[in-house]
Amino acid sequence: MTVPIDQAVLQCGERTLDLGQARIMGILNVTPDSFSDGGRYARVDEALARARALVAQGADILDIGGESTRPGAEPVPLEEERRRVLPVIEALYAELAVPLSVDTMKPALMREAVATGAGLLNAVNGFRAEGALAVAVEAARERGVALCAMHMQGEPQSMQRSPHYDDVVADVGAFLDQRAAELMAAGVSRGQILLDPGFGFGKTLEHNVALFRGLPRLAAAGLPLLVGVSRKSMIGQLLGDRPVAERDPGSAVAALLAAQAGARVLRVHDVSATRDALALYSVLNADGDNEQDSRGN
Ligand code: HH2
Repeated sequence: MTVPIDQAVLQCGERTLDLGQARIMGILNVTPDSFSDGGRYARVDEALARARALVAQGADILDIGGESTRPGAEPVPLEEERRRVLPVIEALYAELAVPLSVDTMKPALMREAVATGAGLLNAVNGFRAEGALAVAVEAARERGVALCAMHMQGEPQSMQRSPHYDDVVADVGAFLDQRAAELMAAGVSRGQILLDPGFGFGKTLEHNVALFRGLPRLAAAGLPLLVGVSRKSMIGQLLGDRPVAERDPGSAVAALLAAQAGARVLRVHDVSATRDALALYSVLNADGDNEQDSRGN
């Protein structure tokens, strides 16, 4: 877990995320229809309880999303996404010290989420929605927020129909390089950028496996990588059609492998299992530098 990156600290508005080692991003879906946990944390009190539990288990950052992006998901109107997400960000910002990420493609919500306390904008379409890049750049420059640009081929409604790449690692790497270059040309500093290859977003199982194996190549570009494979269909398929409810052990192993391959932020549902996997690796790996887990575990 010692692939060098250019910046060891990610600036997330008024908060920071130390990327000297892999960090855990706990997923908080305040949606009725997310693929693995839809409807479980849709009420504000349920979302707050879940967020507290994720942080107690070891989440270093929370990612709050009000629109499912699972294959085939219907877009959510702005007003509804706003109603789901903003009260949760507001309450969490007041109560918890971890940086908060908002998972949205909508520029209007990005702006409001930042004003409410979000320190990271996570856009699964890489800020390609009309007006999103300008809003993200402004938030990064004026409020110091971090930006996560993810690769997705197509749109959630249709992305799994017939994804195609010449060379998935090279193609995704080229997109991420270009996005990072655009952000930096617009004045965003390197220490505010995360890149994400976008597992499951317009990719077949073969694409996902090739991309995972290519993580060291992507990490070698020097910007920190975020990897999200938690409970996704690639985990289920690789384990013989494992149902969503039984994918957490496989997800924790995959998160650990991603960290070994150079990922710095692991976006997961099961924070405890991921934390344990990382903690054991840091002590038991004979080749590593055996850095002590900063949480003191
Ligand atoms: N995956 C999902 C949503 N947002 N953001 C980033 N940066 N990377 C990802 O891999 C990613 C993401 C999909 O997972 P989930 O949030 O669990 O499901 P849903 O989209 O159904 O809410």
